[in-house]
Amino acid sequence: MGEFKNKITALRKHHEELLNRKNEPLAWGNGIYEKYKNPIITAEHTPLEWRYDFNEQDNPYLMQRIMMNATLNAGAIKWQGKYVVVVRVEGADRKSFFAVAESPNGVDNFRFWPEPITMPDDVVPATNIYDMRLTAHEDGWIYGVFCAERHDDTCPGDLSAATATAGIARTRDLKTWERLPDLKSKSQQRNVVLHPEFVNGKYAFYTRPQDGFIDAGSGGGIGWALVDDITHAEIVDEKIINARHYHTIMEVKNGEGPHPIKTPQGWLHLAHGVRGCASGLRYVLYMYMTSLDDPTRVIAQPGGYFLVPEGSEYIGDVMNVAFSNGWIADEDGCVFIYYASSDTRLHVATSTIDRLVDYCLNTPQDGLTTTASVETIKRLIEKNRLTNKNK
Ligand code: M1P
Repeated sequence: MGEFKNKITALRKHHEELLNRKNEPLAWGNGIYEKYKNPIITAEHTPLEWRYDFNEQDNPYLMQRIMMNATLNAGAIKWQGKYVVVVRVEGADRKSFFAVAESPNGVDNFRFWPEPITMPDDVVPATNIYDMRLTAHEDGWIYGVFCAERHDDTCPGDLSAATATAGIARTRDLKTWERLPDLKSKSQQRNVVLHPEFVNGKYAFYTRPQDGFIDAGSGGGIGWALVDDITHAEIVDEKIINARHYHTIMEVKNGEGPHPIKTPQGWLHLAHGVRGCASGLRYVLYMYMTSLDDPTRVIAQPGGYFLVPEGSEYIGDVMNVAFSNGWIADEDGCVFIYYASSDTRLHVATSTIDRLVDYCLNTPQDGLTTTASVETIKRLIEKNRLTNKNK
């Protein structure tokens, strides 16, 4: 009996040490944002009560009865003074679910709420749900839009055939969720995000039309659609506002991250871009800005990537992936960017609205050819030559 108790005490102590671990920014970044030494949430951060049976008779070896595999792609919101993330937690059984974790400062000390979210099902239950984008909409609700995945029953013999649909739910307290019908769309959809304001009196969605479960195919990029009634949301007209291009970081596909942040200079967007290479797909983050007058009009598109997996971030369940669907902009202009590495763990990078706007407005656009890239570099060299000469 004593030995079992001692084991539990040691386990709890180890867990508390992990939860209380201080984080610190890494030196020598790129000036655009700071990455941090430790991931903010790993599978090990999940509550011990979710994983262990603490009854000695039933679990004499103190085994994990339910193992957690990953904590990734989190929606984020400032809620009652806390930095709150709705994490995609994936169990060893490959099922993802949503769970809320909060931190007093946004960079460490994240702690899960005692129970995962109980998300009501739509009429046809999904097999798996993941990647929630949170939007505190001007209608007063907090919406969660996420991917609802089901087996594609038109391919009965193929156990990997699946469909992706945008699930929609809303809440006032992040605890109790009302499920609305899934977004109706002609194509499959993933990475759907609700814009925080009405546009022409309608709800506005960023979409990502795709031909199949994995392939974006003819879906040209990040789309935009207005919807009359969010309780029966249907895409009737959809236009591509941020298109993919050959030989760019978003050649294969792209997708909106969290909902954009409103700044005096325009809407600030974070998105992911995907390209193919010999080792598979490479997911990186990029930014763009759209006009306040017309949120479908791109006014800035810095070339290339904004954030990529580095060092140990490369390693994980799905290698070479940086993915973000959550960020928080504080009143003082600080921005907390929550990103996951390799579909395994959650990190933070910090910046400010001013720095991110500067990055978007002053980073050269991708000229789409080697010649154009070299000319861009030469212009900077010449600018620096003149700057140094005039010193
Ligand atoms: O595995 C990388 C990512 O793949 C998907 O993103 P996309 O729809 O753009 O291909 C998502 O399943 C995402 O969860 C995952 O991180």
